[in-house]
Amino acid sequence: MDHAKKPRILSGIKPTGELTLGSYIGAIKNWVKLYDDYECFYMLADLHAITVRHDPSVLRKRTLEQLAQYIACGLDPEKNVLFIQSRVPAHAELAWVLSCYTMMGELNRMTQFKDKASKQSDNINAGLYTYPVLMAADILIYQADLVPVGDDQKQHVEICRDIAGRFNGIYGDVFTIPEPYIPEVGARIMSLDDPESKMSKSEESGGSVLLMDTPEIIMSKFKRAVTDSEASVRYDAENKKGISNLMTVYSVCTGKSFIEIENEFEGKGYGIFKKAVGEAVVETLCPIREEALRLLKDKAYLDEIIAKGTERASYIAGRTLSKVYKKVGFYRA
Ligand code: ATP
Ligand code: LTN
Repeated sequence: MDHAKKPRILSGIKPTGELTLGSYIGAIKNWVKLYDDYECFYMLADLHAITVRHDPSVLRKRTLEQLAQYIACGLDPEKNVLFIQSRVPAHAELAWVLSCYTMMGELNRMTQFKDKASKQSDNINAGLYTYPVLMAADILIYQADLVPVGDDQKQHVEICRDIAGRFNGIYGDVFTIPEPYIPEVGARIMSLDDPESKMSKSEESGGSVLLMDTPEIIMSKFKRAVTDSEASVRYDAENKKGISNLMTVYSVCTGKSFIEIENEFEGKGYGIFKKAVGEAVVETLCPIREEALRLLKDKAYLDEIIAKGTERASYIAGRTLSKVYKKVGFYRA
């Protein structure tokens, strides 16, 4: 791989569930096109995954599956650094240092924490609370310039910028201040059975389309998608959330604009529209599913990618951590 000085990218997804059409459209699809202009680091955020109760054997299995899915989505391991977060201990080490430069008041404002805490009132653990500090460490340790994420992660990138700015203010220019990179269309794909809530992988239901769903399942999920009683395919994110969400999905999968979609389905019923959206999604996801299944049969190949990714990521991360330890005054002979 050519490591000439290109700006850097870091992003990741926690292996807490099956990847969804939302993770694909909001994040991975956009990662794929960046490697020409950036040095790209994409991780499997397993440290973040244990902030919710989980089954260890499922986490282990999902991590490898998610790697296969990253590659199947088009992330070429020769051109992108693909790695597992827990294999690079510097993330957790930097997170501790950064936690001493993060204010409780800042963490109290995080909407994802409030949201997750309300959903798991029996397990509001400290990791869930300090999650954004670890995420800041993930980003800052690679001196990332850009962080491609969906809309829900914007606040986390903002707190990361604040922490980096505070640290730099005390110790000089240690960290690159990253910018979020959020897609214009598809930054927030909504659940098919509840267009008021985000399509999410940890709340699996008929409303989430999974990357590994079969064509039949995908078609049946779109058939049941919640719409409205107006029977007109028209983009109105305020008043027609279900239809607007389906239009967004169709637009991303086909490259058609909202105007083109409105013209295409003028005078046609929702049944025809939902079928067309389902078919477009099947066409997008099917090759990914098949390639992921093929890759999963070659564990040795996937392990080799992890080893290579860990090596490159550890090298960059180690350099930043040494600099930080020096700055804060940890003694080294
Ligand atoms: P969980 O349910 O475990 O919190 P999730 O499904 O919300 O997970 P994340 O792992 O939090 O997914 O997100 C992975 C990436 O995909 C992030 O960049 C996130 O912003 C993006 N993303 C996730 N869901 C959607 C969605 N519905 N629409 C657009 N982007 C999304
Ligand atoms: N919190 C993110 C996952 C994540 C991440 C990161 C994304 C962990 N560390 C660093 C971008 C950069 C999420 O998707 N829920």
